[in-house]
Amino acid sequence: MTVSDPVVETVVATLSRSATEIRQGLVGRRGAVDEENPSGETQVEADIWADELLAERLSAIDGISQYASEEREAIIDCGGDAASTDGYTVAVDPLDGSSNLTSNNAMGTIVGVYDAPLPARGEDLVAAAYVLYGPITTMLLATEDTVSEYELTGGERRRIREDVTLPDDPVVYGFGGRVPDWTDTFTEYAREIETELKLRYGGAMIGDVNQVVTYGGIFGYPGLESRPEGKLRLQFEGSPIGYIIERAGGRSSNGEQSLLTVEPSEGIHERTPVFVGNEPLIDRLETQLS
Ligand code: AFP
Repeated sequence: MTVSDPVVETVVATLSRSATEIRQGLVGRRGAVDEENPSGETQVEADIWADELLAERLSAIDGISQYASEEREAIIDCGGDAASTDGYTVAVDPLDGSSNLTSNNAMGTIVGVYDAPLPARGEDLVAAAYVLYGPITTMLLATEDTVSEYELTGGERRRIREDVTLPDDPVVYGFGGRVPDWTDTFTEYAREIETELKLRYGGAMIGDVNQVVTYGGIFGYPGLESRPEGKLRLQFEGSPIGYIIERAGGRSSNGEQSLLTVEPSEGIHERTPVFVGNEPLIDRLETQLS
């Protein structure tokens, strides 16, 4: 059940252990702080606390040379034996969907392991995982070999599914952003999808993506009239989730191409439109937007 790459295995075991503590530590940390993350979004106490916990533990792993986080402006150079270009870089969204903490809805933690310093292309990922804090704490892990699902309890992980793939027949969809702010071409596509699939949108990417992994369908946060680059971050959300979905037999896109082939150009907090799901749905989207 362990991952063949020892550094990735240590990252995954550390994430499994930490996720159990993060879930327990959410109680009492729901308040907003008067700080903003590098993307200009208000932080809650749990954002900062989860980031500090993961930074301390992941930075200490031999073979990890950089720790980057959606909650931090700068990358942490983990030093150690590996120079910043020799070891892996972990890119973390410590608490994705933290605004759901106030309403007690699903949230997640996302970790991408890049074999390159950031900003990097998604093709440089060697593994990616997300933890879903739902009724049960689960983790979906994609490596170069396979996609596996685990239940996390007591700091340990128990595999419940292996060789996870998206169901062929899509059932659900979820699109972010305000509908009046969608572009006309995306609105046209969304109107078609609305007649075919069931709406599942919960405000935390991980909860919505896990619906797509479980039932088949599409999740997207499109480029908007007011913000053509969209909301989600390429390094911390788009590429890791795109890697997982593509390893599970689906597709990812920024509306034009796979998220994994996007050449980063605006630093580690660069935003991108994000679409992930069954290949035919993504193909249709790219045709519609072209
Ligand atoms: P927060 O972490 O600020 O709650 O944002 C969550 C998120 O980055 C992603 O998880 C969701 O898919 C998306 O934003 C929800 O955005 P909207 O609130 O605009 O729907």
